[in-house]
Amino acid sequence: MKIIASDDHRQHAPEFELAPGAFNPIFEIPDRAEIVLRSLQEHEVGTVIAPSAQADDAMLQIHERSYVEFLQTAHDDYRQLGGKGNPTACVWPRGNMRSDSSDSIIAKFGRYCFDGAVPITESTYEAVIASRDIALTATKQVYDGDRAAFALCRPPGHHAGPSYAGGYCYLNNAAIAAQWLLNNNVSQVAILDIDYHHGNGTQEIFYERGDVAFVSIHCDPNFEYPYYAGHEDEKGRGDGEGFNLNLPLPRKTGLDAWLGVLNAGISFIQSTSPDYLIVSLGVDTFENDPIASFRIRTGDYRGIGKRIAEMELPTIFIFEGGYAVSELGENVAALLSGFEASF
Ligand code: Q9C
Ligand code: ZN
Repeated sequence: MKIIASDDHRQHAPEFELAPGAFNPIFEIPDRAEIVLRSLQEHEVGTVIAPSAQADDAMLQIHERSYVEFLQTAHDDYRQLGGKGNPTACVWPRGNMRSDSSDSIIAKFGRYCFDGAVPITESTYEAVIASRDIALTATKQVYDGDRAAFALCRPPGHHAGPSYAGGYCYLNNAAIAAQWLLNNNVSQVAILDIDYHHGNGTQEIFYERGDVAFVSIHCDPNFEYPYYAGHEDEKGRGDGEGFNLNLPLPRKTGLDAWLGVLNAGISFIQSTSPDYLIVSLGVDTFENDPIASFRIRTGDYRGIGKRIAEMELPTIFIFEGGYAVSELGENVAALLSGFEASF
């Protein structure tokens, strides 16, 4: 399969993220993409191609224009105020406070970011758009007839909602890819999110739509980020009712239990008869991930890839999380090789 990658992600390299009790070095670093690319080349998983520049229309159907403008101008606005370093949200509206009553950039951070893990550097916007273009280039590759493609997106996207960033995510690459397909005579898309964390942004974007089925397998939000979404009883609303499936799992889940719910997710997806499959591919389910607790091993990813291939759908893989940097590449390579080996 084609691997779509570029160096533009390096333009996004903030230093810190807000965590309970400290402002820590950020886990979402440029080395993540570098090591994945190197492993995919070593294992000859596919041919690497550069992304091409893409139109903004699908992005603006998924995200509010004012939010995209915030991403574009936030760093400059902050600097003009005399701010130092790379800004993050640090104050949030609650209750009857008026979330849109101030034009201050500090207020906008609280309006458009749901946590403090999405700093905006002077070139974050360029990296975020490049990541989107990688997702869309992969999507077109599959639309034009390839069985599958891997979009080496960085920053990731699945926590980003219609008008908010969070969890290292700014633009929802998977959602934009799905929207592009729907804009091009495709009638039904499925998104399978196998990142360790619930894809709350993707869920919210499609929650009231029946043209995109969303399935997420993740650690139970009762005890894991993003806490406020990803519970079993969230099933969609209106036209989207019955098109959202959350499969939360306990902490420390290993391969067998994980594969059991994958099968349930796959049956659900098949019941919606999709024309295309988008996989939000996070490998923070890995046993040694520094911010997660599942126990999937490197060798296990091969079988997961094989199981996904058995759906026999044209498939766009979009890279999301995974923070065990030195082993990240092997894990992605194992999953994609397992997929490739079975067709
Ligand atoms: N102590 C993705 O995997 N909080 N995002 C981490 C660590 C943010 C994860 C706290 C986790 C976001 C795309
Ligand atoms: Zn994750």
